[in-house]
Amino acid sequence: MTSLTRRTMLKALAATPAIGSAGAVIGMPLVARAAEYELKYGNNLPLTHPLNVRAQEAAARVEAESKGRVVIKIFPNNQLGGDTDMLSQVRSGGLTFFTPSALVIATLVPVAAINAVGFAFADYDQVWKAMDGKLGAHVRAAISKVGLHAFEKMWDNGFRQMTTSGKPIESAADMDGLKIRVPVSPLSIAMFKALSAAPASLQFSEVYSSLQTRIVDAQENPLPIIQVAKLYEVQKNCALSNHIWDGFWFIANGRSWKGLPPDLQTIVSNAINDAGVAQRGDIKALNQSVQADLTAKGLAFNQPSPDSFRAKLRDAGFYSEWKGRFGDEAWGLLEEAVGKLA
Ligand code: X2X
Repeated sequence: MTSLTRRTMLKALAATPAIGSAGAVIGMPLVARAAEYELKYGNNLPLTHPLNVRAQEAAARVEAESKGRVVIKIFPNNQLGGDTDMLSQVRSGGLTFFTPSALVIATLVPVAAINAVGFAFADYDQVWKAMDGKLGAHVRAAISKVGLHAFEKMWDNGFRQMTTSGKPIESAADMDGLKIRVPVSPLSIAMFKALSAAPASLQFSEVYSSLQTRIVDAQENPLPIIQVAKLYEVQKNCALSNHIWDGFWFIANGRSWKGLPPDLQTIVSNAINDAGVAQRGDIKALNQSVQADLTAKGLAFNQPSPDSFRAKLRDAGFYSEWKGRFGDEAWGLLEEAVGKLA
């Protein structure tokens, strides 16, 4: 963690209602008073990940700007269950907010996995142009159809990389039969099967222990997650494959969202979207610094060329199959951003 990140986090923590006496600060009696809207937000990542650091900032801002009317209580690190559990809680209203990865919300809204098509995005310029533009709007419209509200600014997970406990992955041939954990995501399963691997879907809450007990030999995640979840303790090699760009949709239960008066909706939206944009900057900075830290912790890196992976996916019919599944409109918007894929 950079000292800037640590400072930011401490500041955010100090402003959290559970710790500070926010009531006194904004001139209300010290006796705790229930907020008019107490909203729960659950996620699957450790507190030290930028997603949680920035979410705490957003919560503090919402409480201050709403003068204590809205309090967002954060449950990080799968405290409320894994992704599948949180997804059903946010649908029922037990949770107001959740940040599923695009891969995971796609179990409910299939088109949401469109950003995760293998080797589609070349860089962040392409990513944010698409996700802040027409492709993102297309996905948000689909999310709204299942009774969920998605905030405009997607948060960054990062480009996914593959780690192994055995030999390094130098090319697609090394994927043969590899027992690799992937998220609960139909696209991930299809993609790794097309690469001749043996993928297993597990919730993130189970990744560390499944690697430790060798239920699986490999996993794939962006470097900041490999760092904060300490996956380097149970993995030896990391191939910088950049095979999927993944982000988190900040979503709200539709009824709870509509139940907030418009002035409070504006406060919450602005705080969450601004925090999301700041969080993107954190991940970008981490991507540049984290590899040295992981190397020092014993993870060995290599950088395979994407060519053999792309060729294998193409030969297996992966792109044409998923073009059909996503449909021409969504696929067209993706290709508008990244060029011809299939
Ligand atoms: O489960 C994962 O691998 C993670 C943390 O990247 C997602 O949320 C998809």
